[in-house]
Amino acid sequence: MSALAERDITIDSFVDAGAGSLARDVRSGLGRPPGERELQPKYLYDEHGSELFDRITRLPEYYPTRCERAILNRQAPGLVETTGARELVELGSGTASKTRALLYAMAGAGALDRYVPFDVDPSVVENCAHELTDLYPGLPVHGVVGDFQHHLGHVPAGERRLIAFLGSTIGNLLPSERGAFLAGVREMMGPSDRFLLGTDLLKEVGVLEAAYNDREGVTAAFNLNVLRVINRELGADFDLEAFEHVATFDPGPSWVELRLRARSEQRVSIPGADLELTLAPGEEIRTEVSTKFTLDVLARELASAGMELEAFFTDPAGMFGLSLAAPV
Ligand code: SAH
Ligand code: AVI
Repeated sequence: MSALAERDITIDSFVDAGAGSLARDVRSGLGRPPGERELQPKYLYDEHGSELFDRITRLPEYYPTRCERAILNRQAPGLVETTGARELVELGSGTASKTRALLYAMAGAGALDRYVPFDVDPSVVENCAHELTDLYPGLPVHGVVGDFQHHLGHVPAGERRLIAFLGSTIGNLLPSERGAFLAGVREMMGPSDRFLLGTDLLKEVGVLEAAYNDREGVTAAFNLNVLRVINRELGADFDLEAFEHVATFDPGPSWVELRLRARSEQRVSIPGADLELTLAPGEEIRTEVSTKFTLDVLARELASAGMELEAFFTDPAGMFGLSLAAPV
């Protein structure tokens, strides 16, 4: 834990300093039979991965960030008024670029008591704590570096909190993980807290697939970054050039799936995970799913977790949804 006296910043860290959980997850995800191999999307985000994601948010094909920003800019003052929120907790906060509309509205209402960014990447938590205390001198920032699938219990207690989970990051969880995550959010909520959930909505396949196959190749670089992380942290020898980025929509689970496809046979050594891997030409590793939701699915999943949908906002074209939910 570090407290910086000149600014009111505290940062708690719960991710393991070594690469212990990465080694375990790589062993269990890549040690599977061909066709079932996968890596968890949280490992896409080291400092370089977060920078690449930030570039993705500005790509012409990647509409979700622009649409969610438009909703937040329009709805933030009303959300602050109706929820009476005094504290903003943000899960998967990243660069917190869209969050600024909420902070601005809270500050304008004289109701900005604290900001709690929570992210697995320490670099984004530290950077946004500094940027936001520059913007709002004296703002208490209590950052948490952790995994929102394991460490929600470490979010500092509070009341009248708006717990935001933006960007459709919930869509990167598998259905069972989503249920467990929503139950975890519900468990940390008191009666005066509200949950603000951003989700990408189901739409034409062409639009969805274009958003994950940008012409500049930034999404491809982001996808390949997980191999760079494994090479660095576990001493592996993945050849990044030998893998192709693949992103296709699967209507069954309603998600865009990101995969890395071996261009030729690959023999990879991953000493830190005690794993030797052979991939046949064309064999794929799933690196991320990005689920596309409908209002029905959202209302049902929130209700299963013990939350009631109080409001649902979209951008004018109905591309992206922002749900406000209360504990029941
Ligand atoms: N909320 C921002 C960033 C979205 S990118 C936006 O809407 O633009 C997803 C963010 O979630 C990244 O910053 C990533 O580091 C973080 N993240 C991904 N998996 C995580 C996990 N399991 N626990 C905590 N943070 C996670
Ligand atoms: C953070 N998350 C919601 C992004 C998404 O759209 O699923 C991550 C991403 N992957 C490729 N492009 C963007």
